[in-house]
Amino acid sequence: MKKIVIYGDIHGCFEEFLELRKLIGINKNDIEIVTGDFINKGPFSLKTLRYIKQNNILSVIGNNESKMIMIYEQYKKDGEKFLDTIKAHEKETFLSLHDSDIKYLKSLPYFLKSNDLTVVHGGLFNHIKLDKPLSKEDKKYIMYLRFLDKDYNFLPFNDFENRYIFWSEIYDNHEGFIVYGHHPFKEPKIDRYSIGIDTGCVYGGKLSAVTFPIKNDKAILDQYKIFSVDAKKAYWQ
Ligand SMILES: [Mn+2]
Repeated sequence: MKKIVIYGDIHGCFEEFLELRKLIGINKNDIEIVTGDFINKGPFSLKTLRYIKQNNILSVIGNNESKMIMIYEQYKKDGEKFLDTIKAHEKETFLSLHDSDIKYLKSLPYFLKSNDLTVVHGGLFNHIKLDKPLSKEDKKYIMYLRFLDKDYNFLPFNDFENRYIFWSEIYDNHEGFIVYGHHPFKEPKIDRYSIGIDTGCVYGGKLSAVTFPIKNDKAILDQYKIFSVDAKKAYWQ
């Protein structure tokens, strides 16, 4: 049966990605979606990008793809010297990318939605409606959302002290079931209206995907299955 397959953050872990596709048993008619952050930190960013592009695998944009676009714009403006101000691994990825790769990254959407299934990189606030134009702020939240403070405000990643609740635990299902990445969990985070599918492959965890059978062009949400393969090593601290 035809299925939809959604992968967590690959971060250049290309070998694990191929292994996971094999384990799932991908067929030609399956719809494959990546939750973003398929580049950076891990060993094979360019290979992963080109493979996704060439095999018509869909992806939303993650903060790591967004970062490459920002670097590209700044580099165009300030030239070579700008590259001395960025992180070494980002510079390495950036220098491997051709203009066509940047063009591809720029084409990635903030969300993918079909019927009652939505894919984003980070998360969604209950006040963000995806059928309205997204503000700059909304785009940031969609890519970066993780924990909220006790007033349900966005928290930057390094604010551990004020962490109160994870966004998905208050999500109201207004954009349907959400599959997302961005925050590495030990096991996929399964909530009432969402699944967090990033299991930290690049940090030595595992690469995971969730699959849903498709019937009459709709994903059967309650028949999901989860597949994982172990990381070959920890590529990043
Ligand atoms: Mn991320």
